[in-house]
Amino acid sequence: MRFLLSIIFVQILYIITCCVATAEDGYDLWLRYNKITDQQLLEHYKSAVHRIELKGSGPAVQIVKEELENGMKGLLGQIVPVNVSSGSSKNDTLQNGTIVFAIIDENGIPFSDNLGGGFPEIREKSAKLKDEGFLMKSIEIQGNNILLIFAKSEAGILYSAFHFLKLIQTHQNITDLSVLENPKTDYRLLNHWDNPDRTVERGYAGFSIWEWHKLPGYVSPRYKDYARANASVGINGTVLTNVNANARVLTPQYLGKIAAIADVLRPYAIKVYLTARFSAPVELGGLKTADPLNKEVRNWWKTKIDEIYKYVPDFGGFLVKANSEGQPGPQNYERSHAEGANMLAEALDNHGGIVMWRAFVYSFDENEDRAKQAYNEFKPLDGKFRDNVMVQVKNGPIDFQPREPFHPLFGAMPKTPLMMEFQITQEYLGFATHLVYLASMWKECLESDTYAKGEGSTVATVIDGSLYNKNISGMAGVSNIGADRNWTGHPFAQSNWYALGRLAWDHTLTEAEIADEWLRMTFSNNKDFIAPVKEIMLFSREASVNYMTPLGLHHIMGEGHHYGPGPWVDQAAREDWTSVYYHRADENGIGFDRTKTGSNAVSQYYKPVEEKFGDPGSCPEKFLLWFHHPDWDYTMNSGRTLWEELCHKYYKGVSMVRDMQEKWNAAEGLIDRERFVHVKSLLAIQLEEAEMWRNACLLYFQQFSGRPIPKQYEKPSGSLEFYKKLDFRYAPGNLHCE
Ligand code: BDP
Repeated sequence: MRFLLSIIFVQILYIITCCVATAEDGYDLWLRYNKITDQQLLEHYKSAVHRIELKGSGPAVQIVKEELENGMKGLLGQIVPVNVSSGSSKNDTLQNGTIVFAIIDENGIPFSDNLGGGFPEIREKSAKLKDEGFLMKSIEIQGNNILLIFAKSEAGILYSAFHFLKLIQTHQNITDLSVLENPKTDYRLLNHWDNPDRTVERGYAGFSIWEWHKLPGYVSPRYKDYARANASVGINGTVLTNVNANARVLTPQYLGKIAAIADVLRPYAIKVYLTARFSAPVELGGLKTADPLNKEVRNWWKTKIDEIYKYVPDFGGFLVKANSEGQPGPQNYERSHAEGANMLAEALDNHGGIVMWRAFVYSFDENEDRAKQAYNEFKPLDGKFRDNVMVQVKNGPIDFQPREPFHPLFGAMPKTPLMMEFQITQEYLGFATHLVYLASMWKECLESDTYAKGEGSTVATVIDGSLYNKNISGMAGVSNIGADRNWTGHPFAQSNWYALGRLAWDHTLTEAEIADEWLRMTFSNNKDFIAPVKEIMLFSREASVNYMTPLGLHHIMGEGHHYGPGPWVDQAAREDWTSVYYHRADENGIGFDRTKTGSNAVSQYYKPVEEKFGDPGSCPEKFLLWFHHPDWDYTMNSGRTLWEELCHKYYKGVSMVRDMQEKWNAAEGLIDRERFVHVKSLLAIQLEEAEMWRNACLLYFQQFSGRPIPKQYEKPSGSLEFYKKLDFRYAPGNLHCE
C-alpha cells in the first residue's frame, strides 16, 4: 500500500512539474528550447546532431557549451555531449553527425585537406569572414555527414551557436548548409533610457532592470538572461543610462555598480556604454565651466575617462544628448557640437572608446520649423568630427512618430559616420498595450532612397557605411525592456527587440522573414498559427498609422505623457510641443506646408526627392499632410476628397484592429493559454483605443472641415468634449508629470 501511495505521489509530482514547466509567462523570449513534437523531424535532428566538438577557449566558449547543451537537451530531449578542446585538430576523426564549432586562428582552418569536396569553398569563404562573422558548411567525408562552423572570434562562435540553435528551433534543414554571415553594422546597440531611481523614461514594462541600489553586492541573475537574449540577436553593446543624463553615474559609487553589470555582459560580447552629462565637470568636479575648449575641463574628462576604464577595461564609450530639450552642451559656451564631441572622443580614443553624439536637437530660441533644425545644425559640421565619433540620427526629422519621412541628414554628411536611432519602446505607438510590429516601419526608412549619390543611395547604405566608405557604422534602438516578467509588457513587443537586433545585423532581411523566425521560436512552428499571426504583425503598423496619424499627420498625441489623441493641444511650454503647430487645421484645409511657400523643409532633401515631396501631385499620400496643406476637398488618388479620405483611413485603422482580433481568436488552442489570453485582452484595449483615436481626431478636425462623417460609417460613440476630458497624466514613462 505504501508502495502504491508513493507511486501515486511521484506521478502527481510529475504532473505538477510538467504543468509548471509548460506555463508560459514570456520570460524565455525566443530562446525557448521546447522539445520538437514532430517525431520524424525529431529523429532527423537526432541523427544529424550526434556529438558536438567545440574548439577554442575563453569565457564565450564556456557559454556556447552551456547554451548548446541546454538547447539540445530541450529541443531533442536528449543529452548531446559538447566536447571542448583548444588548438588545431588536423588529426581529428570526424564521425557521422558531428558538428564542429571552431574558432579559427591566423593559421586558418584547423582541418587540412581532409574536408572532401567542401575544402575550396570553405577556404574561399573563410577569407571573407569578418571578426564577428561565422561560416557554416555541411560536408561529407566517406559517407559521413559533418557540419563545420567556423568563426574568427569568441563573439563569432557565440553568434554561430545561436544561429545553429535557431535553425533547429525553426525546423530548418541543417544537413545541407552553406552559410556565410557577417554583421552589416559594427555597433549594434540598445539605448536604455533608465534612471538611477529605476524609473524608465518612456518605459512601459515596469521599472528598470538595473537594480542600482543593490549593485554591486547583488547581481541579479536577470542580467545574464538579458545578455543571452541580446547576444542571440547579435546586439553587442548597451547604453545603460538615460540620454537625459545624470552626472552621478560617473562617480566611483556608480562605476563600481556599472563594472558589476559589465562583468556579466562581457562574456556575451556585449560592451557597456554610458550617457555623459555635459555639465559633469561643474556638477561633479566643482569647475566653474564645462567649456570643451577649457584646459581644466578637458583634463577633468580625461581623468574621468581613465578612471572609468579602471573599472571597465573594455568600456564602449559615451552617448550624448547635448543642447537639446534643456540638456547642457557645448553651445552653452558658444562651442559647436563637434567641439563638444571631439573633446570626449579624444580622451576615449586612448582606450578604443567611441562617442555617439545625438543629432536630436532643436533650439529654444530658433523660430524655425522643428523638422529642419537638426539638419541646419549638423550639416555644416560634416568633416569636423574625430574618427571615433558617430552622429546618431533618429529615423525621422521630428520624433519617432508612427510615420515620418526619412531624416534629411541621411546622405547629407558624407564625411561623418551616421548611426541610426530607432525607438523600440512604443512612445507614440500605443505603449506596451498595442500590438505594433515595428520592423515594417524600420524597413520603410532603411529602404528609402536618399539619392545622395544618385539612385540606390538608400538610408541603409548610409547606415552600414557602404555609401561613403565609412570605417565604423552602427544602429541603436531605444529599449522597451523593463522589470515585467516578460521583459517588454506586451508579448509581441518582444518581437521589436528581436527585430532591432536582426536588422542591425542584416538590414536586408525582410520584416516577414524576421516575423517568421521570431514567431516560430517564441510561439510555435504550427503553420496554422504562423500564417495568420504573421499577417497580423505585418499589417499592424499600418493599422496604427491609420487610427492615429494617417496621411502624414504627426505629433497630435496627448501632451507630456504622449498617450492617446490630443489634436486639440494648443498650449505647451513651447509652440512646437503643441499639436496645432503640426496639423495646422483650419477652414481651408489641413497639414504643414513644408514646400517653398511654407518652411521649405523639402529643400533639405536631394533631388529628385525634393521635387517628389514638394509637389502634392507626386508626394506619396502617406506623407501628404507632412509636406502640404491641401484643402478639404482636394481630390485624392482614390477619387475621394481629402476629408473623406481622412475618415476612410481612420475607420480603416479600426477595422484592421478588428481583423487582428479575429485572426488572433482563431489561434486559440494553437499556443499556450497564458499568452493567448494575455494578447487577446490587450487587443481588446487596442480596439477601444483605436476607436478613441479615430473618434477624437475626426470630431476635432470636423470642426474645421465642416463636413459630415460619411453615412456608411458608424457614429463616434463619445463627444469631442468627452475625449478631451480623458486624463492620462499618470500613464507610465512620463517622468515630468505633476
Ligand atoms: C522624445 C521623448 C523624450 C526624450 C527625447 C529624446 O519624449 O522623453 O528625452 O525624445 O530622444 O521622444 O531625447
